[in-house]
Amino acid sequence: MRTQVAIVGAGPAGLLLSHLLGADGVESVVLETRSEEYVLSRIRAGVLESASVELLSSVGLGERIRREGMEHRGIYLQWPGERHHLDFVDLVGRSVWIYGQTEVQKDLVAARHAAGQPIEYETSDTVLHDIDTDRPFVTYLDGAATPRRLDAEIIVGCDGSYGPSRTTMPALRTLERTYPFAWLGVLADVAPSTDELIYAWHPDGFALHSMRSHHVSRFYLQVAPDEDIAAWSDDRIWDALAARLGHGHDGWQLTPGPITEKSVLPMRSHVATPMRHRRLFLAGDAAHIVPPTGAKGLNLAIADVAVLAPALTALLKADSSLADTYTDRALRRVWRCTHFSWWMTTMLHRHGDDFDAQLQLSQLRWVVASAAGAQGLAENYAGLPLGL
Ligand code: RFL
Ligand code: PHB
Repeated sequence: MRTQVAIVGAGPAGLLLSHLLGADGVESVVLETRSEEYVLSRIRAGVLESASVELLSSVGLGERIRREGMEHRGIYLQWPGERHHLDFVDLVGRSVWIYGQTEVQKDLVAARHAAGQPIEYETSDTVLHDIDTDRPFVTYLDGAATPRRLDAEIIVGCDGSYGPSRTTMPALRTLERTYPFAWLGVLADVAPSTDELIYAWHPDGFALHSMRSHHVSRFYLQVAPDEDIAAWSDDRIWDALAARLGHGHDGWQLTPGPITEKSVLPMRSHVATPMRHRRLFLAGDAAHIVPPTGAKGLNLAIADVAVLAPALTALLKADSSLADTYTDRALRRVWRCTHFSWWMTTMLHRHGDDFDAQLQLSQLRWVVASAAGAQGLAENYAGLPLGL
């Protein structure tokens, strides 16, 4: 098989890239190691910056987001006894959208089908070859375990943090940070008890009240990295959420409901560089991971491919100027989001001693009381323009 761009990984980065390239008349083949059913059902991020919604709209995927998504003006920041609303629209003129990554993934897959372009699912033993030449190729086993070879002018690794592309990149340097805690993520069939997301500092640990729709709520609790999920009964989860989110304070009530999914997510951060070697490129989680406290992972994957798609289209026409600067331009945003995610994480999660706790509370009070503090958070959360 031969194509212009071989894309490894059918997550948001890989699929959105295939649509942006398609809009420029560039042909691509997408390889995915998981089944379609698996890819369409995994639960991940929930917040889209308006710039991400605009980019998805540019490939025809904005209509369902605007119809079924929930536009939020801001978030609540709280600690015991106090809850404050930060209004991003007032502060920086931008809102965010709550529209689950599961739905983004469904829309991207449906659009690829509608364009009559297949996704090759359930591939295995993927190996990238001849990446030091202008004629790289990929070998893999297809879903029936038949050996295949895909020749391409360009290969893009969008295969997430465990895929093979990153390890194929020569002279790769990775900077990383592991955090001494994890999140217990919970999905519940119950209407949200809040109109906007609540980020809560609490002596027992951080809690987040998010949502997926008017009928489905998403929650996270800070837990130990080696937490045994079996120790968290539904009752224990609701008790911890009620305590950390302030049930009963000022009459606010947390409404419990049936829990449909729970899992423990590790918290880590890494940034790999370079993101390009000749005709091999990395995008999204294949190149960088952020802790989820800043809601940036999905948005960064989208921002990478916004920068990458025009660079690849130009490269295919023998203009390498945008490709030559891809790593530097993408990394500027990656490091801004890595810093914001680190800042939100260290400000909101219980760690260290009582001295650390007082520093966190002082920082939180400053963020909500000072226009500069509130604007700084709002600007980063709602998304900085490309280039900063
Ligand atoms: P993805 O979505 O991981 O997609 C990569 C795809 O590559 C496939 N793959 C391969 N395909 C072919 N051959 C191989 N050898 C392959 N190896 C892997 C994978 O099956 C997959 O389909 O990366 P992408 O596109 O870069 O998108 C990035 C986002 O998915 C990611 O940043 C966020 O979801 C991160 N993230 C979260 N971010 C948030 O902002 N808030 C969250 O609450 C949040 N929760 C999460 C998350 C990531 C998670 N993962 C990856 C463990 C929860 C989880 C469980
Ligand atoms: C989510 O809804 O999954 C979510 C929202 C905000 C975050 C992280 C995750 O910061």
